[in-house]
Amino acid sequence: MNENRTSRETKTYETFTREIHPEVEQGGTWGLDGIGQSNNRNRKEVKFNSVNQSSLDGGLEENRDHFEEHGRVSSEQIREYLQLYLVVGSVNCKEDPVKVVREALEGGVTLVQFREKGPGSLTGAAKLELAERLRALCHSAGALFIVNDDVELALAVDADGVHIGQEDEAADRVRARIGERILGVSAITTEEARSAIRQGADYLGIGPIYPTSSKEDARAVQGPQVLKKLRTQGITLPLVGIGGITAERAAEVVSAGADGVAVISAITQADNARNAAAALKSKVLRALASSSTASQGPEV
Ligand code: FQP
Ligand code: MG
Repeated sequence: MNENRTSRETKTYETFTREIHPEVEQGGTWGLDGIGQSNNRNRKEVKFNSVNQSSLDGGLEENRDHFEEHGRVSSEQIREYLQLYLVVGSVNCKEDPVKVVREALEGGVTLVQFREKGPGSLTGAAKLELAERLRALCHSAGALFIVNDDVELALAVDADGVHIGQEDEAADRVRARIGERILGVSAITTEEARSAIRQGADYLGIGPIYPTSSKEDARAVQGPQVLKKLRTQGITLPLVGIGGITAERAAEVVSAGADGVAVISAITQADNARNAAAALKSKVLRALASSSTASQGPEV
């Protein structure tokens, strides 16, 4: 009995995945119908709307077991995590990225993507160490932590997921490597969206919605209409808008069909990351409350 319990508690993510979802190992049925609604098993309620200093100081252990115990995150939970999504790397920050992320979480960020790229970015052990610190911060705040592009790093730090674009490793290959972790894929066209969904994407990052200076090789500006178009064409997967989004523009992004907004500079370049995040968050929540587009049921 006792032995049993101990081994369950110390079970690795990989072991869990193999036992519950053998199709992951066999390269089977991911995402054929869009999303894994039926895979949500008794997932523990994760609080992220009430981030405060005490939850950041303690409770590290409590929140870091999302996947070990509960498997794939449901589509409805992903919609909530997408409400305010901070994409961040050390080069985006004017001060210590750990401080920026801590304050952003206090302001209501629900999901953090570690995007450590570009001139001057960290590599090797320093990159790994920052990723580990940010992951711990996110989990102690009840937020999730996703790694951009670098699947190996995501696995090394036991991140909650990976975000990839059209130029990165193929989505189905990444899905096979990360098991039930969250897979985010950048898309603009309906074709790209459908293909990503077929390959097991849990959510799509749509953009740039507005002009951005955070990404040199950004694609053409799409405007919020791209979200409306994707919804009209039957894409019901969780969507997050990205690219040049500010508190002033957040509502129109959500009204157009996004479940939330992803930002870099609106938070990292703000004088006060906490206040900037809080302002964005209240705009998003208000827009979600007065919009039914983003709360459609699952794809059937
Ligand atoms: N959407 C999102 C988010 N995150 C991103 N990183 C991108 C889109 C862009 O691969 P990609 O992804 O096109 O470029 P890069 O790797 O340089 O970021 F999910 F946050 F909305
Ligand atoms: Mg990428």
